[in-house]
Amino acid sequence: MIKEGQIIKIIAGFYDVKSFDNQIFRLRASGSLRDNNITPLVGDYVEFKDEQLLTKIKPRKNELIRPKVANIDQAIIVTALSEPSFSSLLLDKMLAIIESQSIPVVIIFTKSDLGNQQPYYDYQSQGYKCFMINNHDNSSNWNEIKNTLKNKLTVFTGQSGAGKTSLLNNLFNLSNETNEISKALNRGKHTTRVVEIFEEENMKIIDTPGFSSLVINLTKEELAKSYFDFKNWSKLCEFNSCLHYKEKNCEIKKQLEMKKLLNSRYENYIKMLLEILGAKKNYD
Ligand SMILES: Nc1nc2c(ncn2[C@@H]2O[C@H](COP(=O)(O)OP(=O)(O)O)[C@@H](O)[C@H]2O)c(=O)[nH]1
Ligand SMILES: [Mg+2]
Ligand SMILES: [Zn+2]
Repeated sequence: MIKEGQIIKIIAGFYDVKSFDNQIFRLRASGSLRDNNITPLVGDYVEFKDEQLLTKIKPRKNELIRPKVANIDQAIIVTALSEPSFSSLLLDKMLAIIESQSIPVVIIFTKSDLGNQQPYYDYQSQGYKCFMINNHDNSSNWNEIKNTLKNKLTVFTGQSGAGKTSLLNNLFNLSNETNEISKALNRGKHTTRVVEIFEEENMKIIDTPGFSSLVINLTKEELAKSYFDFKNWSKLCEFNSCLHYKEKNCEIKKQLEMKKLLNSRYENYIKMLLEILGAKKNYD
C-alpha cells in the first residue's frame, strides 16, 4: 500500500517519515531512488510503500544546502550582537544565500545584554523583520516570536554559539543542551547534530548545528538579485544583467549615494561578488 508523508529526520541511511495521518515510519530508500542518485532531504514530501520503502520524492518548492533541507516556508537567522562578535559580512552572506531562493527571512539578534544594538536598528531600517532578545531574560515576550512560526516550516540557522538552541528552549520550554555545557563535557563539540523537524502545536521547526564560516555558493547573477533591499531598485538599473559593480546607470549605486541603502551591505555584496569571480577564475 502506498502512503504519503514528510521526512522529518535522516539517520544512518534511514528516513523517518511522518505520514499525513500522523504516524512515524522508519524507511529505507528504494533501489530506483538510489540508482537515479536522488538524495532525499529532511522536509521532502514523499510516497512510501508497505511502511518500509521510500519510493518517490515530490517536487521541491526550494532547497537549502546548509543545512540540507527542502520545502522551507521561512528561515530565522539567529545572530549574536556579541560573543561571537557580530559580523555583518556573515549575516549578509546568510541573507544572500537564503534570499536567492526567495525564502522569507526573519533576523533575530541575540545577546542584547552583551553587545552594541545598532545592527538591529540598521537591518530593521532596511525593511527586514527583526527581533532583538536576551535569552537569559525570562520576562522577554516570546509569544511575538512564536506568532511568526505558526503554520510554517521554519529553519533556524546561524553561527554556532549565537543562541539558537537557547531561543528554542525559551520558546517551547525545552531543556535541550546548549553549547556551554557541552564545552565543559566535550571540548566544544556541537550539541545539535541531527537535522530534524520538531513539531509543536502547529509549528514545524528545524534547529541546526550552525557553522563557523560560510562559502558563498551562488552565481554572480543569483547574488546580484538575492538581497531583499536590492530587489526593487535593481529593476531600474540600465542593464538587466547589472552586477551593481562597474556598470553605468546603476540604481543600486544611486540609492547608496542617497543613503537609502546601508554602505556595509553594499561593501559586503562586493566582497561576495569578488569571492565568486575569484573562485570562478580558478576553475576556468
Ligand atoms: N548573555 C547571553 N548569553 C546567551 C544568550 N543567548 C545564548 N547565550 C549563551 O550562548 C551560548 C551558546 O548558546 P546556544 O543556544 O547553545 O547557541 P547555538 O550554538 O546557536 O545553539 C550559551 O552559553 C548560552 O547560554 C543571550 O541572549 N545573552
Ligand atoms: Mg545549538
Ligand atoms: Zn545595478
